[in-house]
Amino acid sequence: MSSNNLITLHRWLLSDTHKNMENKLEMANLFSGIALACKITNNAIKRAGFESNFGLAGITNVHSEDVKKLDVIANDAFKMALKSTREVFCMVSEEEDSIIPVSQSQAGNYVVAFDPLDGSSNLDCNVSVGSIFSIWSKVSKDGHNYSNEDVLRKGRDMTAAGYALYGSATMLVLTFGQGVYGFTLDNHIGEFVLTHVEMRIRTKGSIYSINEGNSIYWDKGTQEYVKAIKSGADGRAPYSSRYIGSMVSDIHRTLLYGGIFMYPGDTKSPNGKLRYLYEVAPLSFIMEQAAGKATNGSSPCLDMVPKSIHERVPVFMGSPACIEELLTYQKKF
Ligand code: AFP
Ligand code: FBP
Repeated sequence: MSSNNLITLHRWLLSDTHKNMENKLEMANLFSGIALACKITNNAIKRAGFESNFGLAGITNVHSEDVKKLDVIANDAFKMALKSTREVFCMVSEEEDSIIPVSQSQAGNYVVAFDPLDGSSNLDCNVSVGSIFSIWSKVSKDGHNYSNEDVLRKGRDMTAAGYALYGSATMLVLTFGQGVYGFTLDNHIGEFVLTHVEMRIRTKGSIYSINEGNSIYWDKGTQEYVKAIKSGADGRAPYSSRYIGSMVSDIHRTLLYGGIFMYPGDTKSPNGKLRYLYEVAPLSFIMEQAAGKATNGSSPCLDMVPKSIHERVPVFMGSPACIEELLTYQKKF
């Protein structure tokens, strides 16, 4: 990229790229909060070894998972940065049991669900992790009082979604429902800079990504599909296997290289592991906007409405041809 073509996230948000974007100024402000939270989180991860911030915080979260010190730092960063924008009505975090209120003096019009640090069990060995977020307009007309109606939302009604990937480079990838754009953090100037314009997934791919340690528990459709793609059935070359165990990293690779990511329901975990509001729904929105597909095995993930804020759902997402083939196996078995 030449230096005379440097487009920062903030300038891009205020540009004419999204002629139809509603409430452009509110969104630009909200995203300045998200970018700030991602920069704080990025910095905390990169400095964790020097500041004794690897390891456990000594508590468990709503999912009975051990909370890491960096989970707490990232969660606090997101809450603080989002509230400070004064655009947020209420929030849901992977790390907190209940809806997070915003005081009346700071409250705005948007509901944000986020996983502040996804893949945190990989942190202590320096594997890439991420943050994920989804944004809806609030529903309640009732002044400051939020209700479940504001947060138990259909994915397809989202205003915007995205993720940050803290990898060999730190990126922010987002959509407002008008394509997918990627920004890379330039550490020298502390800005996210546009590097990936209108990201699109390949129609077909040859990489599959799933925790094969769960294969004895999978349903027959998933077992037979994985058997076919890795054994070179139907004259194709066998697919390569890649599984990081950090959803943002696995999805980012799938977006860029093509293929399929799967976290099915199984006999051990009937709804799989991944949570709808802040993992499956936002990444499905990104995937569809990049011309990919995301399904729970029978219908598009974006058409689901969760019944509780931490609801888990099975998910298969990636290149459209891969998802279509997977669905034929799901129907057959
Ligand atoms: P952690 O944040 O506890 O590491 O969980 C991350 C995650 O929810 C998601 O990012 C991965 O896709 C998934 O777990 C990997 O989990 P398995 O160990 O069950 O494959
Ligand atoms: P690249 O540098 O070409 O990605 O190769 C990496 C590597 O040599 C190892 O890091 C990794 O363990 C291995 O390839 C994975 O390769 P495979 O495709 O055989 O699973």
